[in-house]
Amino acid sequence: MQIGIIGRAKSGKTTLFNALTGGTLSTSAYSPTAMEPNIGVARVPDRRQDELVALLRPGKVTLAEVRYMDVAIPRGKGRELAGELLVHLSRNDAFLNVVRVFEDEAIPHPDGSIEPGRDMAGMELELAFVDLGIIERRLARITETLRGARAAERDSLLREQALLSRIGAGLEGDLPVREQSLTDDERKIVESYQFLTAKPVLVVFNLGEDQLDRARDVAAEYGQRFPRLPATGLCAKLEMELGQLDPEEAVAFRMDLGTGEPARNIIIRRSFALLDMITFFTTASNEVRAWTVKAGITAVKAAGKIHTDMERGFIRAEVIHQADLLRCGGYAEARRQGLLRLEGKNYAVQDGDVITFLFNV
Ligand SMILES: Nc1nc2c(ncn2[C@@H]2O[C@H](COP(=O)(O)OP(=O)(O)OP(=O)(O)O)[C@@H](O)[C@H]2O)c(=O)[nH]1
Ligand SMILES: [Mg+2]
Repeated sequence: MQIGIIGRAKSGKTTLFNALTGGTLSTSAYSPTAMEPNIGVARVPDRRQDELVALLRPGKVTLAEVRYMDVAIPRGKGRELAGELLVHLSRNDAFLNVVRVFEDEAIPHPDGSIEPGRDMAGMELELAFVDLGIIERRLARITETLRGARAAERDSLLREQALLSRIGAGLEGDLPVREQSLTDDERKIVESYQFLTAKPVLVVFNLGEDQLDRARDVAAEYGQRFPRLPATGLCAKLEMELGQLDPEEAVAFRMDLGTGEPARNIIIRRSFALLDMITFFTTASNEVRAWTVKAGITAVKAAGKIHTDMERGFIRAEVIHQADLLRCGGYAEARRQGLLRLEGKNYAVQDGDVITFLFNV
């Protein structure tokens, strides 16, 4: 699972990437950044896991992870998403769109002024433009193939043609693929095209340090103007700098700032939520560990995420929801109350389950 960080040139993408992944890539006001994308990993903070750790006091704690990709988007007046960049972008499952709000004369905006609304809408248009290009090329191919097609092929080509035309019309009317109503079958066909507007987007307002007290207002203002785009705000530069302090110093700094949960954590959590994944926990071997899986996964497949032997030799899963385990104050009481359930291969794992797999190899 990977999330791409996009946004206009010099909006603070690499700064945010560093803040999220603890990276130390150089950021700059002028020089163009490298074209090769940067990949980094962030650990996903989870209150439920913290509570399990407090209860069970394991020797080891392993958090879920999410990967981020930072790309350089060239300075231009639009239509910057092209060529090799598109190959990189299509590898992501979701996007963060960094929108500049911070003011700094030393860092010129590609359009010459700071207008968050323009940049928010502009990036949506850019993504839609890429998808329209994909559709146009595919439709041209279909028309060509149809000329010499046998009857058996014709049917599916005509259906694909109708579907793509409909999606294209939706895009022209400002409806990203993610918001178009498609049947499950249509969605499957569409998946193979890797449409950029099919992927969820979280807008991240990059505020100046002096604007931080307005973070909520900014998000609310643009939330009203763009009700379909989820948004949140932070000062990427400050978050990056706090991330580079030693943890105790950082805590003291945050106390001074008076903010609650670190903005970095909020963004990691919210971007993770874009991915339609769920988390289950294991507590065996003195380790509390979070595992990330697709919603709807079966117990036997979830076991396979841990080890292929566990999937092959799967016998049963012993399952309890995190909240129940916590309420009981531990396994002994949970067992006494009959809250530890034995589930079979096809049990659909639920978000927040704590699972012990029984297997035999
Ligand atoms: N004043 C101020 N400067 C910031 C803030 N966030 C980022 N910057 C500066 O803006 C410049 C560009 O930041 P980057 O993170 O390199 O931006 P980018 O979007 O990765 O830029 P490209 O990859 O070249 O498109 C750097 O000089 C940053 O220090 C901020 O909140 N306030
Ligand atoms: Mg950059």
